[in-house]
Amino acid sequence: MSCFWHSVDALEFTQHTLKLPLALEGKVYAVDILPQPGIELLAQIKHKQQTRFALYQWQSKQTITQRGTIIIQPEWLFFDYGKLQSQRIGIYFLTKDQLLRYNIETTNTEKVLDLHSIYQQQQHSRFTKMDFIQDLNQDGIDDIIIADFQGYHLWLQDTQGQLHYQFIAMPAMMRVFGERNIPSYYPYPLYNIDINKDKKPDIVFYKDNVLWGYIQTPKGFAKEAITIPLPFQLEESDWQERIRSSDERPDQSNLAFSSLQALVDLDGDQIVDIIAQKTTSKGVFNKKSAYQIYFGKWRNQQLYFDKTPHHSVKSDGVQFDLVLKDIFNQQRLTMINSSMLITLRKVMQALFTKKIDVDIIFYNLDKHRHYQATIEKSINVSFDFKTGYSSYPVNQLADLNNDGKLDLLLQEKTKVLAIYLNQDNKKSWKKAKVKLTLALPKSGESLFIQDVNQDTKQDIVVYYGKADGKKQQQIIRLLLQQ
Ligand SMILES: [Ca+2]
Ligand SMILES: [Ca+2]
Ligand SMILES: [Ca+2]
Ligand SMILES: [Ca+2]
Repeated sequence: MSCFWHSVDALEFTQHTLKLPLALEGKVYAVDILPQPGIELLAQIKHKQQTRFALYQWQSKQTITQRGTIIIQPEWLFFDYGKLQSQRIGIYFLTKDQLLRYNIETTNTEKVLDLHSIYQQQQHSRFTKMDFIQDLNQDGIDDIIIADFQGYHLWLQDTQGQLHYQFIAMPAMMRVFGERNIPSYYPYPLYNIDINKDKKPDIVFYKDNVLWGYIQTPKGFAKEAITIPLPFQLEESDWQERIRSSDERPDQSNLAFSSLQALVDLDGDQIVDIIAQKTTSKGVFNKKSAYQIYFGKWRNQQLYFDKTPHHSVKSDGVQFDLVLKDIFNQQRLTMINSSMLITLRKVMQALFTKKIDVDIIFYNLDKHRHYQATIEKSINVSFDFKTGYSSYPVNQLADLNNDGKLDLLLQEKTKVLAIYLNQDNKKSWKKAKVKLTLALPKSGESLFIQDVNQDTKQDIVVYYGKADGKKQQQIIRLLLQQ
């Protein structure tokens, strides 16, 4: 492991390079699975078509070495980690009919429970994490949730480590495609939010223009749902989703619809709110969309919504995922919207420069509960027409100096990462930039923030993918904050 120093304003980092035995395939995960100090790193690699996790462990505050390898078995479909019947975080694997606990000492697995699920096979050439261990009732204890064709299986864990089974009926959406009637199943997205204002999160689905709420009780979740009809029309999933999930190619020449984007308390009044995305498209170059904000209201002990949105936020071009974050730690969510304006001129330009601009706009709630655009950043997204690789620069929000407010990490050049510190209460970042020089990954998601050596200071972990080349793919960079 090599090391050199970075000094940036108040933040100081030492950079360490970790060499993997083989090229990284997929992601790097940080999990605290060993009792020794420091967070362990799991790096997915492939040896002769066999997926493995290389496990890295801290030796001291500054050095990290490979501790072992987990060989992924063909019957393991997904993995997750959490605390089940143990004080320590464990690694768990899902097969088509069992949940298995991995014993890191013996490298054996043991059965936790038998189950049925919608997942019957390993995905071709991909092995990924699935969030089947979650704290569903937010009592600080991990629970288990697994989607099936007819609904969700839940196991709520009590303080003794006992698992209490419950089934929530919500049959998966089914669509049949093409001449050959190929079926596709989509479990309805589950929203773990408080819908009856008792500060306890419930299980909520959105289906057929109705919110179905399974209220949390002292014994789990209610067997029957309360229903809250919405007085406006909303699709369950968005346009991109439909393109991705169907072989029908909807005609883009004249299209208008609204879809559910978020079901969450936006303004901190403990009442669930809705963000809908309204898209109108008259061809690829004339696409408009707006986020419509509906604040939930409370009357006769029940949630309801007005027919018309409180206000709308316009956004032109092609939208990427909407991100919602409580940036200022004030129980008010900021909307972060990335969009790409596609004009014929821009496409022609992109053919030559292989780059296109993406605007990142931050919208904060003002005192009238209106989302106002506050900060706008433009980042350059490049793509390679030959290989089809596109690269999306690093743009992430994370609290780097532990003051409870999120700072902004933004890629400026191929090798420059700027850090904007969130330091004042005027709802903006400190203009003074902090810069780090290092080889940045082509995919901006291949970087995360975590206190890996557990010295209470947040560190930066960077890894690389195929688009970065074989040499980089064998490297993990750790930027340890001093
Ligand atoms: Ca729980
Ligand atoms: Ca509740
Ligand atoms: Ca609210
Ligand atoms: Ca640290």
